[in-house]
Amino acid sequence: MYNFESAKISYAAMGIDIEKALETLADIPISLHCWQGDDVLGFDGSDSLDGGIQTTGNYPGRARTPDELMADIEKAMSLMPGKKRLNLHASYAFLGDDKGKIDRDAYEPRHFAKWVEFAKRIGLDGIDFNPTFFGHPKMKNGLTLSSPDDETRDFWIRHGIATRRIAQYFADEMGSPCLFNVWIPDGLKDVPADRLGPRLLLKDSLDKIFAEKLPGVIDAVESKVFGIGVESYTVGSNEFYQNYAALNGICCLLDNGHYHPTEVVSDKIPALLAFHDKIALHITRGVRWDSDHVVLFEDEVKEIAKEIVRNNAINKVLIGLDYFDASINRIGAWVMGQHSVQKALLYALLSPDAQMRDLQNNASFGKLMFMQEKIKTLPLGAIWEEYLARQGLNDDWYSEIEEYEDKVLSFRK
Ligand code: RNT
Ligand code: ZN
Repeated sequence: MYNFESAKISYAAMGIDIEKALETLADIPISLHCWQGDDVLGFDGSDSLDGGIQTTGNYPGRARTPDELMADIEKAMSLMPGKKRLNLHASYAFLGDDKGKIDRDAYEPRHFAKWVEFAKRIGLDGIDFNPTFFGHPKMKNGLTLSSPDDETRDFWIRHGIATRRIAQYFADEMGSPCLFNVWIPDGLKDVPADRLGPRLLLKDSLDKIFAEKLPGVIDAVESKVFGIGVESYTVGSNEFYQNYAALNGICCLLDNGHYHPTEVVSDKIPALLAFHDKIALHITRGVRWDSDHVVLFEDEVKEIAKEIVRNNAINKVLIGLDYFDASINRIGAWVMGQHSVQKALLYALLSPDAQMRDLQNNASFGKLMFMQEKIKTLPLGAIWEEYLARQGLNDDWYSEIEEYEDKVLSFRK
């Protein structure tokens, strides 16, 4: 039970327009990553994860087939408020009779037609796409686009080019631009003898992948600080990609699990907004060595949401989720993370930003601190429940997860 009317009074007393916040929130697209449902394995042959990323746990009910994954995504999305997009990886191609005959460098739009059909059927806002540079035998010594081996590098360049065309296909079909995000696992476990060489090769590979003009595609590059087994050197580091993106007029994708522990993406967003028209996010939760725990309604996520909202950057920041937990019900994990981001955005939308900016500009820092603390205990829960109720949802969604587990997941042995 919640009391929306009394909550409204508390917010109105601070000059906050709840109706406007609810309306705005319902219109902010969040791109849901398909890979939470099957522990990032995909459909094109990989049976274990590599590239420095890992899922831990073996909770029963993993989606084993495309049909199962789609059913799970549909279930998860049915419990999520707001506008939704689907974020796919190339490894989720429907190869059909081409299985075993063609490789990742020859994937075509038709291998993704079923995804388009699915996205249209459940009324999604759009599809985003990622070439898959891991979980494949053509990675050589852990390297792809920065490999010194020409054949290896060329294969992955062709994969990038082919998948970018598929991104254009998604944009055309869905009538919405497709974010095409390049993340590669390339790096070294131990001290390199050459740090520049691989980066120059990566730069050249990216130039080739991004060369074709594709108007529906928003190109992005995602940096990382380290991965498991590649602790000493990451070719696609933050400085490398930020410069690449700036000089080539493309987008940086910031994954908040990919930085040193005291570095925060919330501070990087306004830094990049000073120069970029678009920024993409992978919202996740880093815990010690793992960059991919389920997103919760915690401080850094709130801070990220504030930077998007108060800088009028809702149309500039493309929000996606990226985490994978195999130790709990996977559908519950999806819903939890999406709700957490929506809650954080709501929290940010219900903040007297103009007033607080004035306090900062007038150096009224004591009062600013007072206001910031006051906001934390306003009755957000009541507004959140109202938001869910207006979309035919409620905050007791876990019973639906349990039911789905009973009726569907428990039969997957
Ligand atoms: C890995 C990156 C990357 C992947 C997905 C599966 O550290 O975050 O975004 O998680 O592409
Ligand atoms: Zn990521």
